[in-house]
Amino acid sequence: MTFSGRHVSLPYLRIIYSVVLIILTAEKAVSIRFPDQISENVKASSNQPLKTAVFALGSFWRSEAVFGCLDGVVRTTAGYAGGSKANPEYRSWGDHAESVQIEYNPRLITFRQLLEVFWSSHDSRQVFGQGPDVGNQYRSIIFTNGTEELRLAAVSKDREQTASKSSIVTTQIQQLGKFCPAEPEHQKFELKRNPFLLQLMGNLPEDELEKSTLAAKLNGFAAELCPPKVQQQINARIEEIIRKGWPILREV
Ligand code: MHO
Repeated sequence: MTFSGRHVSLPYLRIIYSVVLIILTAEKAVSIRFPDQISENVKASSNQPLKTAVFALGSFWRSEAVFGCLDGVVRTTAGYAGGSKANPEYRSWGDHAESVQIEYNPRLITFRQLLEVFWSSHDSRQVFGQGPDVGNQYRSIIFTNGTEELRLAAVSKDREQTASKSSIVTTQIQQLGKFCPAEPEHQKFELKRNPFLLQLMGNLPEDELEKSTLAAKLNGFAAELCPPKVQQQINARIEEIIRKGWPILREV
């Protein structure tokens, strides 16, 4: 066989073919898998160690979306906390409250700022529920880890109580105990209601979706709970991708 006027032997051609095949397969693998998790982990470890905060402020679908969009929030998880039941489940939560666990980079966002978002994202004066949701699992709780967080939580609660005059702020402040992650169908719930967004980020497998910073952000976006400017930015980015038909959404 000749190739560009030269004679190329069959075994040699086979080798070339295999090499091309390997390269194409690798290319394909890269274009299908979306390793946003890898870069996030590298980012997290090369910066400051992450901190964890847990809050209860009503339905955990919404709570996860409230915090997911904030800069500095690396990961969010919906779950159960504040009670003693060993293996809480959605229909059997025992004495737990629906909660969100937030992993954040303390250089980019502080516990104090998370507290502000906590107070402004629900009505801490509601008794035995939040909004349309009635029940003890929707109670308001700040979970604290250490004396400084306890102090910040108490100061912020005093401020809220002073501001709300006649009604009682029902928020409890509790030492953080065990946080039990909720079932997969409750993670990134708002995002999962939007198959188009899931597709746009490459239909990540469940375990990657749960850990993904991008998914946490888009979960907030899907619930329209990001700050207006961020909602607009994400919208513009999505429209650009739709126009071009490419690439996949890896970060916003
Ligand atoms: N209002 C919600 C509450 C869900 S929650 C995660 C509902 O549709 O039932 O408890």
